[in-house]
Amino acid sequence: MIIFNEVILLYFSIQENLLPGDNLEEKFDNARKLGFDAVEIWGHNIEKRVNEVKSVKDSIGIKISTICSGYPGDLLSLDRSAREQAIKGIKIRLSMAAELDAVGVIVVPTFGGPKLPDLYPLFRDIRDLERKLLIEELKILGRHADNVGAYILIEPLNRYETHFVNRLEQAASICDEVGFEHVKIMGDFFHMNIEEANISESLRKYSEYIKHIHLADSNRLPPGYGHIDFKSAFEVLKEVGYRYYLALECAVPEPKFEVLKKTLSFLRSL
Ligand code: LER
Ligand code: MN
Repeated sequence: MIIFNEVILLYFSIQENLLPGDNLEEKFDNARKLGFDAVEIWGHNIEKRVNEVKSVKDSIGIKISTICSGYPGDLLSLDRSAREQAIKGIKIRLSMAAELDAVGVIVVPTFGGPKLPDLYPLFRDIRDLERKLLIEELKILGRHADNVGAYILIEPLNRYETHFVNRLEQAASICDEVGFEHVKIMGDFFHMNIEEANISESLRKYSEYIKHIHLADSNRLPPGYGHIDFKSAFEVLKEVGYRYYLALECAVPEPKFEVLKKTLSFLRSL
């Protein structure tokens, strides 16, 4: 019997705004020329752009990995209408992700500090109240995500960008409590470098939950410009059989096309 070693390929994506080009067609064409497998699009104004995105990605022959946020409102706002807007906006983007064959929609529970009142001693910590509220919202959203078949990708951010959900562990435990298949998490190397004790170990520990990754180095420049150990992290991703996308989300110095080309070849060399 001949046993072939399984070849695990990593799939790379790039946020649309990082691509050189004056319009969507030029940007998507550059992504393809550079050798990216997919593009991550922004969720702002997606209702107006979805048809164009669909026809350009089909004509160029590139995939859409994910829709990054861009919904109105805030899931943890004090204002009910802002929470309802966020729920509605995420539902719309989940349906569009499914239509575009994308993995799902990136959701940051809230940016910045708390917007809800401190209800001590009913809730010892404001985060306990926020967690309860978010779980109920994610149950509503999770049903829709399961129906359309696109993931809600909870993104933990570093402590300077949000006070709530900074580490993969916190996001994964929320998923467990929500209990819907399509409510999962993503890992952003820039945030993980600040908040996780060890990026590779966290990737291994939460591998079953991780359905998307954002790539940047420690200084939010392209991988290779800072001090993150991408080699060890990628070894883990291959070991656990990670088969979703890794999308570049970083500042790109000039000349952009050449820098992106070098970055992708560095990433593939790992
Ligand atoms: C913000 O720092 C970030 O990482 C984005 O992916 C949020 O959508
Ligand atoms: Mn990110």
